[in-house]
Amino acid sequence: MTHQEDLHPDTMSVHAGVGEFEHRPVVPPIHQTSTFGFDNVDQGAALFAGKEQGYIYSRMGNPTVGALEGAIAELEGGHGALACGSGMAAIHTAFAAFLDAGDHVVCSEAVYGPTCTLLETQFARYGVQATFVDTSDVGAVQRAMRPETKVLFVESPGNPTLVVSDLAAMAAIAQEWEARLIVDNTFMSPVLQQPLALGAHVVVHSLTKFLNGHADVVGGAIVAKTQEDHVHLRKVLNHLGGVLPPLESFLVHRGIKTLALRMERHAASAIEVARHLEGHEAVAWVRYPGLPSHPQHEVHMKQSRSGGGMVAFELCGGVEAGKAMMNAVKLCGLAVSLGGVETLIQHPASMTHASMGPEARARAGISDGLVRLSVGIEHLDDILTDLDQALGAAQRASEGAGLTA
Ligand code: LCS
Repeated sequence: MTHQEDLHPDTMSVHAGVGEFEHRPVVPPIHQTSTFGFDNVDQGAALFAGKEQGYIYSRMGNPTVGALEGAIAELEGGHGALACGSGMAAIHTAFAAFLDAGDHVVCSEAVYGPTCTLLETQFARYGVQATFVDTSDVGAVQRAMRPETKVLFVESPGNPTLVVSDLAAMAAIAQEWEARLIVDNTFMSPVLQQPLALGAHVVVHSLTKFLNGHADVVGGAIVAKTQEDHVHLRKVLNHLGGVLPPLESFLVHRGIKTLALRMERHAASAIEVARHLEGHEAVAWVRYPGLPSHPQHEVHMKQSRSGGGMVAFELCGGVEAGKAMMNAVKLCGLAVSLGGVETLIQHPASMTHASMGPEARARAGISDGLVRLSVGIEHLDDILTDLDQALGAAQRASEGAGLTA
């Protein structure tokens, strides 16, 4: 099977990275092995010296993992991809690859909590400074850049507020300051948004989310636009060691086959859920990048194929009403993570973004009452019925506590 760049994302999701294996299996087999034999000492030496291509040891490369990496690189339009043990392993490896002591990072305020914490704790220990800004504000990003800024890290839409940054404008700033633009594309996936085509140097993913799609694997990926960056990242990942094992790689690769199909359904239902919540008397506000009410709706639709599967909202009754709602859901699962086939609801201030602390959350616009919903692929009517009964429970709880909408 050959691949062409002009294939549609739906087709690429099915065929990307299948590769060529003995016996021509339709899907890449699981090479569940830690190491690979050499023909003789000279051949082993040639492999280590890079004079011969082949596999040595699964931290350094494995055919099943390589097939997944090929698929992700193809979907993102990068030179190469690396599969990592988690999204955080991917982000850690990317930062470690491009930052030295004394360097500076400009990072979106609204990012997955541990990304912020990683910079503020571990990388601060190594003498790396970080400035967190609202990256939807191009001027604020420009003002935050310094001569020693080596990385501009942007999550768009940002977790959990769904604030959107103009990726082409971010790329122009990074270019001007000779910094690398790294984009966390987890919330969109490559079938909805391709940051490398907009000028980003590197894309990172939590494969745990939409790419795998089935809530049964923790994984991450780093995609580089250039061969030089890819080779450097491969070396750093080999040293840090946070690679994805073969079985997990196989599962993520299987998940990717339905990625385009799933994203279509996630987005089609999420926009309806967002509209429904906007029209509900118990809901104070809703953020969904696919709706005109979103402050950066136009920017988002310019750089992405749809609004995606994530919705953020707050109830009129604030934190207590939100808690009552989250405790009342029956079909939707009360759990962190996102991007799986099942609808999940969670409370960022006390869960995914608790590690950031109240000040960083306030700065990023993550209010204590914000509720985050990952809209699954169940029938829309069943999702709406469950949300309605949970909103009813929240309204009754608010009335009981004198917190009327
Ligand atoms: N980037 C984004 C945008 C994320 O949402 C997450 C995880 C990560 C990176 C890290 O990936 P991991 O190491 O977990 O594979 N986000 C989570 C969330 O919102 N709930 O639980 C995990």
